[in-house]
Amino acid sequence: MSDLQQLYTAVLDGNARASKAIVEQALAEGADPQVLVTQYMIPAMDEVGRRFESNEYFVPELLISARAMKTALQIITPLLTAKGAQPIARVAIGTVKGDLHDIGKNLVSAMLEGGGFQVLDCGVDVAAEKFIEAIKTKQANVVALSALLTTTMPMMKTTIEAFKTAGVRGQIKVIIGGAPVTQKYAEEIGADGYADNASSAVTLARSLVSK
Ligand code: B1M
Repeated sequence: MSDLQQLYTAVLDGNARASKAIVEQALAEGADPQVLVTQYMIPAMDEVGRRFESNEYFVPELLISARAMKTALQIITPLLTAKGAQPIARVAIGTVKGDLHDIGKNLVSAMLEGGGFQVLDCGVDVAAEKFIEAIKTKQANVVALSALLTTTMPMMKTTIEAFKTAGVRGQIKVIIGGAPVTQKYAEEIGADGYADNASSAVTLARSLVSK
């Protein structure tokens, strides 16, 4: 079996070629894709963040680690995405206005698809209007908002307020998540729920649409 600690190191060092090769080898040897993500790749990104905070890493290092993470995720994501016959519900997902982080949002997206939801991915830096369009024209019944920056978290509140103004708030469930987001914040801004990781987002969305 591959030494999976090398996957952690490859993401931390921003070595996309190595992260791809290790993931391919590990999967060929029967590794669980979720274990690769949650036990090696996400902890590596957390360490990247810690090094950034302590001025050992700077934005270029963040970018190359993100590239190594994304390269490996391109192989893993299709394995998390199973195609169900009838979607449970349609989820419009995006990272809020002003925020460009998409790795966590993409993981949540893949897990929701794997969990039987139809996912409308609105991308990053998403203004409320784009979600409203997905609700009105694509009949999204759940909206999942992601934010990674404390400075963009308030856009979650702004987005929910815009749903109310547009008269669509009653048609949808709004779920939120991202590293700085909390359950308390979800309650404060009137979201329907908070999930702290990709699999709990699926459980949360399921429980909300079944109500
Ligand atoms: Co940024 N960045 N970054 N960054 N970056 C953070 C978030 C930071 C914590 C680093 C640090 O200082 N320790 C810090 C934010 C500090 C703060 O706000 N308090 C930070 C900063 C400051 C910045 C810039 C301002 C840096 C600068 O330019 N000076 C800048 C802002 C750009 C912008 O968005 N406008 C910036 C830029 C970038 C890059 C572009 C270089 C790159 C992103 C590349 C990309 O995403 N394509 C980047 C990266 C890579 C990070 C870190 C290192 C890693 C993020 C990541 O991908 N984690 C990050 C530090 C960290 O998080 N430890 C950091 C892995 C990912 C799987 O986890 O996204 O948390 P995460 O998603 C999880 C959960 O949060 C949850 O499920 C996911 C899977 O379990 N989840 C949801 C996420 N969304 C959800 C939605 C849901 C439910 C659950 O819906 C219901």
